[in-house]
Amino acid sequence: MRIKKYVVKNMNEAMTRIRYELGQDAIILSQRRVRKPGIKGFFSSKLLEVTATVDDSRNKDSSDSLQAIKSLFSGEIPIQQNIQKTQEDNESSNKFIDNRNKTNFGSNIKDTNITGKDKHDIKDPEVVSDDSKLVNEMKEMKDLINSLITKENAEMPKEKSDEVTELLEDNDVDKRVIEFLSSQISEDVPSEERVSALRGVLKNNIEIFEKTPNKVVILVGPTGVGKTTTIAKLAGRYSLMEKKKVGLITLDTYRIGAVEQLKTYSEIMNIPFKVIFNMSDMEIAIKEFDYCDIILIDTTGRSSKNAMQISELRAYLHKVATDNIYLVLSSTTKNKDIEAIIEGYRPLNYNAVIITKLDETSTYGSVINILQDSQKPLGFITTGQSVPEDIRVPNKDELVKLILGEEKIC
Ligand SMILES: Nc1nc2c(ncn2[C@@H]2O[C@H](COP(=O)(O)OP(=O)(O)OP(=O)(O)O)[C@@H](O)[C@H]2O)c(=O)[nH]1
Ligand SMILES: [Mg+2]
Repeated sequence: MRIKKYVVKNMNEAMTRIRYELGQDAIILSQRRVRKPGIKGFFSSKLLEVTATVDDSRNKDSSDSLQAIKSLFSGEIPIQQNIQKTQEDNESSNKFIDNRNKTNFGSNIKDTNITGKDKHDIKDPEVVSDDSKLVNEMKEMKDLINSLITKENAEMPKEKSDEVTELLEDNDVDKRVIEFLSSQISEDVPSEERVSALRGVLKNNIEIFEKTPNKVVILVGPTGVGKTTTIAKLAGRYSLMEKKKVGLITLDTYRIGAVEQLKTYSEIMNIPFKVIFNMSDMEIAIKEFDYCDIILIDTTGRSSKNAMQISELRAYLHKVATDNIYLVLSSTTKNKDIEAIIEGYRPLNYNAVIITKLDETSTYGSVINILQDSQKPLGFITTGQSVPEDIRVPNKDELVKLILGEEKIC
């Protein structure tokens, strides 16, 4: 683009010189009355200063942009370079369009004072032919951009949805857990081997709490998950099957009927049973059961959201001082709630988890969700309401099959 200033006597002189020097396409940018410099200027009449410009690249611009897009499409130019070039071209095109809105020398030369409306009415044959050329080029650009977008969309990597992810999703494994498990499978594992690799990953992330309880066992957890029933099942297991001396304690005096519930089981199984109401009762009861091999303690169901209740429970646990604290969770709990419950109970420093009601669900993703979130070993699973039989220590292979939906508990 060339810009030139002319100091002339009148517009006619300016037009002649501009047309001669800059050509038909020149545009007048400004005009103003000026005086000649120096003292002499004061005594002579004012002159006209006209600034004109011509855009040498005018016809080149759109075709260059077109070329840039073509190159981009064919992958000739690295993308960064292309963007830059396209930006330059855009600027250039904008200038071009701006300039076209300004006074065009070719159409304007006859009268610089034409009104905006009149300007639109002027039909310069050269401009019309330029416009149709521009329209064609724009259309071609549009088509190229559209085909480029379509091509890019087709080539865009689809969201990673492999067999492993689908399988885990189908079995209600939580998204976060799926991400973690998938990250454990090497990218190099071919797709037909990924599910079997997942089996190994699951197995590595399941830990079973196989420790034989040393004296005191205590169960904590949200309301209605099956704590009392599980205590009764454990009492039956240790007392009736393993012939151990068992003592039962409940500190659940909160709910009407809670004491009766465990008392009934203790009577059926002929197991001694104590109810405690405060901390000092707890110490006394444990001392009195000193002759027992195992003391099973049932607690009131607490909401993990109630920090007061959790810290009260913590005080009791402190008195008991055992490393057999189980957090009881139901396999039917929603994934989002599992996370919150586990976090809420964390201050109790439980040692393992018990997952109940596996007979009530048709997918077992919650098992791995609970184990992943808690990062604790699994002590027992319970599989029905029957006391004492519906409880067992799971084995890893069985759990993997359940989680992957290959086996069911009815
Ligand atoms: N289907 C099925 N039901 C179970 C299982 N375990 C417990 N239940 C039932 O779940 C219900 C609640 O059991 P509880 O043992 O009273 O639960 P809890 O955690 O002690 O309840 P709160 O003391 O109120 O907190 C009862 O109807 C049990 O029979 C199980 O493994 N499967
Ligand atoms: Mg209970």
